[in-house]
Amino acid sequence: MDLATKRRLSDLATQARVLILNMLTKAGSGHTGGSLSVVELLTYLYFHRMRHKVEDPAWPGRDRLVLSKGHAAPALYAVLSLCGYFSRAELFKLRRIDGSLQGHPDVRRTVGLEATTGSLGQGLSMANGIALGLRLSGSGSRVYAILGDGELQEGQVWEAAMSASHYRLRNVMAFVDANGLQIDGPVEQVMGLEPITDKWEAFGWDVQEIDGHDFSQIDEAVQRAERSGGDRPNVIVARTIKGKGVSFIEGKLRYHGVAPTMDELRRAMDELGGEVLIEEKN
Ligand SMILES: Cc1ncc(C[n+]2csc(CCOP(=O)(O)OP(=O)(O)O)c2C)c(N)n1
Repeated sequence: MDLATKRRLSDLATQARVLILNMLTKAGSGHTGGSLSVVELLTYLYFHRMRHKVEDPAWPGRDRLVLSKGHAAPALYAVLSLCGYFSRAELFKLRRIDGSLQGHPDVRRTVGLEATTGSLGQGLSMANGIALGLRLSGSGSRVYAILGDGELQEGQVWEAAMSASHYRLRNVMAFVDANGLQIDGPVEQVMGLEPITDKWEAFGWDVQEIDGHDFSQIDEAVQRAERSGGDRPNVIVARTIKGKGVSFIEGKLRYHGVAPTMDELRRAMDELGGEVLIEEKN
């Protein structure tokens, strides 16, 4: 990836973080840590990898994304808004009954979404179904699924992992946002998953492990996966930092499901070089 592209993506990632923190503060609730950890993956996919058309969201040739860790919806909404799918004003109606952006992605209410998620463990199964349908219709579109590492404790993930390799779903690519924390504590303490890469490999996947905040590494891994021959589905285990980008949120369990206060928002904007875009918390 050339330097100019990397700079452009980094700038977009910062803009996404600014929007996420503002919208969460305005809503007064929501998932801060797991939204901030997934920003680079989403920014890369929507601005550099996926084929999609803002002016035609249902374009049949589009690639699909399933945010299986649906509680990170603010990150997806921020990126979709930066793409132009909806206005910034809509972002600040996050989690309101009269807004289109619910606390978890709802395909019936939000343009640009492919799946309703939030109940952890289900997204990879949905991605598989979409991918099988695309294959049947002769489409070359790809399906990307983003899962949390805590989410991998859900048994359904491994049923889906089995079926993707059984059906040789080359058009599915999974990402694990491996930030090491879940709702109640470190993943390894709650229910250890390591070695994660060996588990995916044992289920018949091609596995790569990268720094999930490094655009060059994301790009190389995705390209390698898409170029590689064979018939195994691909998973990229992206090592990330929960709360990435804001020093006092990074790695803090407390911010799993808590929004910043106005004061914290101001401090976060100082660090990111962003603006406070809201007047006051609801
Ligand atoms: C089936 C189900 N059980 C419980 C929850 C509540 N919940 C929301 S987020 C979360 C922790 C998820 O951890 P992880 O996948 O590691 O997400 P991240 O750390 O990236 O936010 C839990 C248990 C849920 N959304 N769905």
